[in-house]
Amino acid sequence: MNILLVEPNFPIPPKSKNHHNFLPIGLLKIAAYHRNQRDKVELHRGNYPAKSYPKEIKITSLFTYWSKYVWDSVSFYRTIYPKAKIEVGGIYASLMPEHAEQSGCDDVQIGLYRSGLAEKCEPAYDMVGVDYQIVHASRGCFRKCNFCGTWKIEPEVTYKTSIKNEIKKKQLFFMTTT
Ligand code: B12
Repeated sequence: MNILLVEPNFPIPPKSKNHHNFLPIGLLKIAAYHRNQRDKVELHRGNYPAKSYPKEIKITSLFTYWSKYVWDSVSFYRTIYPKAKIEVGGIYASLMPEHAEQSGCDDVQIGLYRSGLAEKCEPAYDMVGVDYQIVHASRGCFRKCNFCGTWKIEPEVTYKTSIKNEIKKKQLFFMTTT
């Protein structure tokens, strides 16, 4: 099956220290999961036509105030691939699923991909060619601060006892609850 993974055209500031070279890490895990299923996977950072007609298009999302870029991707790919199934997932989709449903996509997925199965795959770093890696050492937060999205996105609090076997590169980036 041909699967197209899309990171919308987010307005990542080109000179921002924090945002330089950020990765769509969720999509890299989903890519690895589908490669293991022998699917053909293509990753797009921004909106442009695929090499071959995709059966499924999976669009990631980040900050809720960047929802417009997710909607733009849905409408771009809906127009050029009307027969493809378009799914939206990731952070905005998990925090505001009803809003995301109105983007014109076919499905909104909340939380981790395939009940966490993609988490077990080593992210497909070859699709982006970087010399560092990102590790989620924990998920969720035991606090329930109403201004924070983390406990809503990741309702289950989980910690890894060790990440030793996951370390493959010299530079590591940890994602915490912020
Ligand atoms: C890392 C991070 C950052 C990084 C940048 C993130 C990036 N990728 O570029 C930095 C440090 C720069 C940052 C900055 C900020 N951040 Co921040 N950040 C995070 C954090 C810790 C992780 C976000 C992330 O990238 N996750 C990677 C995800 C997408 O990958 P994954 O989980 O492995 O993906 C799985 C699922 O999501 C799903 N999935 C993903 N995509 C798809 C697609 C489909 C189709 C499907 C089916 C499934 C699916 O499957 C994947 C595999 O299982 C979250 C908190 C959290 N715990 O999530 C806050 C969070 C996103 N940040 C938040 C905030 C508020 C900010 C700031 C505004 C803070 C500030 N005051 O400055 C700034 C904004 C910067 C800006 N320019 O606008 C809020 C956002 C709330 C909101 N309303 O959107 C969060 C939720 C934290 C919180 N306390 O509430 N942040």
